[in-house]
Amino acid sequence: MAANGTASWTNVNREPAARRRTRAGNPLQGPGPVLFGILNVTSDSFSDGGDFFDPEAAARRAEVLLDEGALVVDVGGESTRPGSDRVPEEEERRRVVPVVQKFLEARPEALVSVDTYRARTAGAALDAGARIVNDVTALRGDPRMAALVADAGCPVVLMHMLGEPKTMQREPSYGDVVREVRDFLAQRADHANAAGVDAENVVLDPGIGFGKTPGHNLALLRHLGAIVDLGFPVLVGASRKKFIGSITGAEEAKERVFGTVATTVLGYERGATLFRVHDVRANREALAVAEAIRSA
Ligand code: HH2
Repeated sequence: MAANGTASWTNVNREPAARRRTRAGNPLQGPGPVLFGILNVTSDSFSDGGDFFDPEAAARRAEVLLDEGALVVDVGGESTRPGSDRVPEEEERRRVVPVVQKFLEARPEALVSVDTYRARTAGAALDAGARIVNDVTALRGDPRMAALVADAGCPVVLMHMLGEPKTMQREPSYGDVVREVRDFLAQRADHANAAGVDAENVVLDPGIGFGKTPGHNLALLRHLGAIVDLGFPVLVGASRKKFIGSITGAEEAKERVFGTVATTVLGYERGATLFRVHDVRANREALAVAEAIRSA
């Protein structure tokens, strides 16, 4: 899947942030679908904690994600699973930056996204060649993040989260979850824009599993169109999450691949174009069949 038909991103080499400003356009704006392969350089992520903690193993994993069909490799150094603890900023950078460097040395054509809410980590990753920022706090976690992203001219994922990882799954409650998440994302897109982020660089994400019951997650996935209608590319991050296990009975996160694929295909059908997944091949093949049916 040289997936979205826009080949321009493959030609853009690593450059200092200032020169990267919108030169490539936003490779996430196409009709999609686009897969973000997940690379957690952590010891405690909910489904793969410790698997890729070693930088060599992580960089190799990034290549596998790319070879399986991910357009973007999303590198994170801190777990945001329910109940997780924060890692010191320096430690987060120490985990992420060498992996970004090593991976891009081997595969300079790759698109790397950095999963962080901290401006210093994001800045260091961008300087190492990353070209997308994935901020699960939607620019609320660090007052310097909006300016950094605006200056870099790079795409930024703005995700909804109710509360914070440590406590977010303690009885989350909404009046109307779809309306509240949609309104929050619209407001964060306005905030980003006011801070100088180009509208074409904004990506929205309902934040599946972030301060949500299984019912909230299902409502958001069913009514994803309400978020798609805001006019920005929408990313779905449901991969291997617990609500899938609550339906299928798969206790082990790695056993939730088939359920994840359902969220990807139905998400695509409802207008989402970006999917953050651990199991790239399974999701890519399902999307290829979905696309073939769509265009038959
Ligand atoms: N989910 C996780 C982490 N980052 N980013 C976005 N934009 N959307 C998501 O849904 C999302 C995200 C959590 O999943 P994972 O990275 O697999 O686990 P952990 O946070 O335990 O490392």
